[in-house]
Amino acid sequence: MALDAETRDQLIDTVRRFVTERLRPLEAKVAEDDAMPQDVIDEMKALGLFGLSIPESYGGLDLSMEDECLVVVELGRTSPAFRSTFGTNVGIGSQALVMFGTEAQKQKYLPGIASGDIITSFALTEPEAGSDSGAVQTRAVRDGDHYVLNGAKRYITNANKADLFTVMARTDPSKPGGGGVSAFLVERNAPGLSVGKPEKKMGQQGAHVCDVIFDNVRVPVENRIGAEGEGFKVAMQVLDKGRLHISALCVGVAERLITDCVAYATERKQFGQPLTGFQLVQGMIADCKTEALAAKALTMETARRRDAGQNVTMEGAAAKYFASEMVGRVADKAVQIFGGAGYITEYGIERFYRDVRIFRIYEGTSQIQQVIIARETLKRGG
Ligand code: COS
Repeated sequence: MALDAETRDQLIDTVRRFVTERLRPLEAKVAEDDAMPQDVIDEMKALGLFGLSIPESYGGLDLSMEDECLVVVELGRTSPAFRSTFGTNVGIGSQALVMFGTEAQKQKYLPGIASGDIITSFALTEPEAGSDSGAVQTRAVRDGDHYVLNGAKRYITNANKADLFTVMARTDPSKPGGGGVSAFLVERNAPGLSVGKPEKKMGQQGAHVCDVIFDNVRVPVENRIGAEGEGFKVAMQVLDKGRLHISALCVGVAERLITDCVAYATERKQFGQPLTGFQLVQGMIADCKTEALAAKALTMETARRRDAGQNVTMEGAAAKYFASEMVGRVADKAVQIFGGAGYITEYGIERFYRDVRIFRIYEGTSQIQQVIIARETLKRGG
């Protein structure tokens, strides 16, 4: 649902103040501790951030994709680890349920997801199924009114906090690729489900990814999302939305870095004048700004088209591809503009440089986005 302009402006203003006053001062500490303070999580709950995309009838804010992107751009103006805290609830962890769940499933889980009392995770990736996500080997075997799940998932965001997993598992081994895969809601406390230790990562400390192991986990049939064998398509449609969300996040981070660069280049003097006086520095700032504007335009236009009911698989892939590559270039230039300080931890720029690297990898690598864009363009004949 699209908010009226006044409510939308109020929400964006509230999120902007939360980012500026509460989150930015905590960036270094969260990175150092590799942990999110509980009071921050509680404030995120109170602001409704866990339920941005959940329908109002289940307690969420029910934002349109356009409004969600605008809010996420604001949230991008701080360490992306903060957004990750509720990102799975808003995106890949909840959307299979929102889009394809039964009424009973929605009533059972969505209010808790919207409030943040239930944390969700999306369990698709496996050791042998990364970009080739149709190669899922986790098995789900029907046994009466249950399925029995066995297998392992890898790099699952928020798995260590999750109460509920959307799990893609193979119900029909005779069908190759995605055709034999089904989607399930699996509760964390199901006997046989265990979560590995958080991985040590290159960036985004404070956000965690872990393995999830299924050892004869019994899942009631009523927890299957969609028809048997439709799980791969469910996952792809979840990712279609998730990729737009990530594009908006990339735009927000780029905007933050540009603001930091302008502030630093105004303050810092060399050869008797501020760095902003040098045209080569201006050129870097101009390139960053141009690319951020282009990524934002593409992201917002695609979000509006999605809100209008159009299929935006290709455009969403293009937005994710361009925005994630763009913020990588912006972060690189930010280090360059900051010079030696860009390499020093205290200034925070090197942290963003590491944080943004994953945007080109998760929810589909740049190369997967290229595959999707090329396939569709070839199909359309241009
Ligand atoms: N929406 C709806 N249906 C989709 C779809 C989408 N976005 N993408 C694919 N499908 C459907 C296809 O139409 C096809 O249906 P039919 O069998 O009825 O024809 C089916 O799903 C299989 O699609 P396809 O043949 O394109 O599958 P591929 O195995 O070739 O893989 C890619 C397609 C590469 C695009 C997919 O595996 C992918 O996105 N991989 C990256 C996964 C990813 O993002 N991983 C990150 C982990 S989650 S953080």
